[in-house]
Amino acid sequence: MTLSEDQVTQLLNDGIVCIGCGARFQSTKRGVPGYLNEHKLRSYLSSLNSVDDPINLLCERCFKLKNYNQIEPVAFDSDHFQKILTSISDKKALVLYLVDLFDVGGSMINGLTRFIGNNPVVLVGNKFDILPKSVKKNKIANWLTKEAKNEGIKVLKTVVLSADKGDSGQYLLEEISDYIDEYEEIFVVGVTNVGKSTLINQIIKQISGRGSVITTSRFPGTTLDKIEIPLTEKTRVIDTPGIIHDSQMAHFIDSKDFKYLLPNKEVKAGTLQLSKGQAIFLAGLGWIDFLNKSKISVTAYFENNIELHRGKIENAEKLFSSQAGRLLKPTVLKEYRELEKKEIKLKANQDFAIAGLGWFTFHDSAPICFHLPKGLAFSVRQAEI
Ligand SMILES: Nc1nc2c(ncn2[C@@H]2O[C@H](COP(=O)(O)OP(=O)(O)OP(=O)(O)O)[C@@H](O)[C@H]2O)c(=O)[nH]1
Ligand SMILES: [Mg+2]
Repeated sequence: MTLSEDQVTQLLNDGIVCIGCGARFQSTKRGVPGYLNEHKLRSYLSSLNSVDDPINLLCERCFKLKNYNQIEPVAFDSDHFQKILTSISDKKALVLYLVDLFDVGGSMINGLTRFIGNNPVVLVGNKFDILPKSVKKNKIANWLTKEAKNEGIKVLKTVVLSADKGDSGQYLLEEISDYIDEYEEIFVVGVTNVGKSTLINQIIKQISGRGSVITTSRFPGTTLDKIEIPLTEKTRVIDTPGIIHDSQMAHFIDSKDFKYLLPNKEVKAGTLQLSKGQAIFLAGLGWIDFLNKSKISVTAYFENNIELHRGKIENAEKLFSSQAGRLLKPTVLKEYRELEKKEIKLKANQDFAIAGLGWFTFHDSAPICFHLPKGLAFSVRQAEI
């Protein structure tokens, strides 16, 4: 049995959503979330056996992202995103708060409790696979718990994992098994690109065997609305749109260069000995003058294809203005190429971290002057590794 024309119309009026991004389907406007040509939408729905069948259909944007890795820009409704998140504060829910271990400073949410109220938080440090293999999970978990505490967030527990590895769904469910039955809703929250949907896909795979149900991508802002996944008879896991942090590096470069910001394997940390008067270029994304008077050593953690070019402080400005986008690639979008400079002092065993790009660990104290796009966030913290 297939559905009648009237049943299809009824489903459309009730509102059905794209399984990939959570947006409500519509056929009136491309460039608005949930677009799918009316003919395709109706013919899919009419092929269902019952109005209660699950709807495994993708909007045009998700289809292109999944099959061609191509992004179609849509109008984001930040107010809508904020409403979804603030609604958590009125509920009794468990919150899985994901942060990116490769960008902890850039992926922590300012004033998280504004969104989630007093609900309990399990902190999930994702993308552990990017950190050097020698790093211990326990050590990172303790460090991350402290960082969260510095931000005023008390956590029930901290879990460290790699969402895109096959066993992460099972691992997470085991880690939170004591809490699952207490809650009807488990919300997964975090800024864009921390891997929320990747993790939920692994949970779906664990419970149903189905792979890659929700759309994931390296473009920030992939999930556009809530996506509810039944976990047990009583409990649902809910994916949410990421909070957009426009102070992360992704907002200053062309989308074709996002691969430089999202390592897909272990970063090869490099230790540099720097004598007086040296500058280090972070490809064409900015540079740092090291103002030390005697030799110092720093370790750099960046995506393996970001070239760290060594130069002299006195030539740096000229080199950047003549070579950004040529010898120094990738670079920042033209409108951000007027870099802002700022002097700070680092102590030994501190990191200088650039939001969404990577960090330097200082083994000796040193003053630096960095030249980075205006509005890009940075942080100084106790060394992560
Ligand atoms: N190396 C690595 N990459 C990961 C991991 N988890 C997710 N990613 C990558 O991170 C990017 C973002 O993943 P998503 O799951 O779409 O992130 P999201 O938090 O749902 O993003 P929004 O929907 O935009 O809020 C994708 O390119 C993923 O492949 C991980 O454990 N390790
Ligand atoms: Mg997502």
